[in-house]
Amino acid sequence: MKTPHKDTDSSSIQSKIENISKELNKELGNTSNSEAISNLKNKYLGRKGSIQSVLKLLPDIEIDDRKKYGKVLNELKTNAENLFENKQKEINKNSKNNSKKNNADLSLPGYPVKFANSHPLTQIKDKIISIFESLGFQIALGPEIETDYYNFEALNIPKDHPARDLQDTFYIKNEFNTYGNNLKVLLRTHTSPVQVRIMEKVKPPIRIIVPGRVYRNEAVDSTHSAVFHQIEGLAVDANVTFADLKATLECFAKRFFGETISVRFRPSYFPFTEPSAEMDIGCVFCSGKGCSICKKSGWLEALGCGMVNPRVFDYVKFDREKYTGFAFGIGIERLAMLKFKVNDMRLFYENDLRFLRQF
Ligand code: 2U9
Repeated sequence: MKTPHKDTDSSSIQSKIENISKELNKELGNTSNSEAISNLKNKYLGRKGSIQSVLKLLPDIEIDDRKKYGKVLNELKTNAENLFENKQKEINKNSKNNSKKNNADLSLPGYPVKFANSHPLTQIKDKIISIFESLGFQIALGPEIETDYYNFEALNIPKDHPARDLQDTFYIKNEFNTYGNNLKVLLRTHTSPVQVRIMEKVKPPIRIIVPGRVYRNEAVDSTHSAVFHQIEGLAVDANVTFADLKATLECFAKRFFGETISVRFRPSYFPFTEPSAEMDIGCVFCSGKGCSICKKSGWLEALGCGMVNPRVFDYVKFDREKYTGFAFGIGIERLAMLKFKVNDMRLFYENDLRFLRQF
């Protein structure tokens, strides 16, 4: 029987094993690279490592303890090997992730963010509205289904006028009011009935613009559509003159097309205005030099306008001696075509993203 030695008694071996286990866990926890792991592995599992040095003491300890600590030390060894292996795996994984991160070329442009934008016709409508709002006009809206009275009669559009024809207007059949009278209901052909309705309710001074959808029974082509959009304007007060009309619309044209745009007013005819005019702008395609689009004239028709016909004032019971007014009508599609140099109105309705993304 071997004499128990100070280094090889049971409690000493036990505390050595506990210390190794404690230190190993602590040191491994503080390790973050492969080189440090390799050094640590050597320190604990190497030929001269701490586990090996305790294993070497085994032959000197009592037989009963030898078996017990042999088993414990082998478990410690296996456990240490597993800990090193797991730690190495963890380090490999982290370094892979880091190298992925570090390899990113930060100078590369990011993925483009596709912002939705408003439809080109909406952009044009908004721009027109904001210009007239800055000139003191307020927005007014009204129904798209109208009566013959508001759409034609009160606007001095005579019974035999071609606009009233079935060929040009969408009528809605057999609409009766509560008294059984046939109302002659139709889809409005312009936004003008809204101005009539406003004048019935509001006394001058009036300065309004009326954006909205209008309907005409006509064949669709590159410059016509059965459904399109207008913005009409109306200014009524004492002493409103044709000079006010010209100044307002010239100011609008310069803000909309740019300060260098030229404008001219040509005499025209509308039943609801007298005198009536059309405003042309210098051709945006050839800068007024003359091209196929402006038919060599150097001018393009932009909008219609005129002084409110006193007969319209009679319908809404405004004193025709006291008040005068000017009015104008803008086709939104037409202005969008001029502004964006688009040669076919139908493109605005097809919702082809290749077209829409250009605006
Ligand atoms: C009232 C009195 C007068 C509105 C006007 C025009 C001239 C005009 C066209 C432009 C292109 C229609 O969309 S378009 O085809 N409009 O030329 N509109 S004056 O005059 C009014 C409106 C309401 C009570």
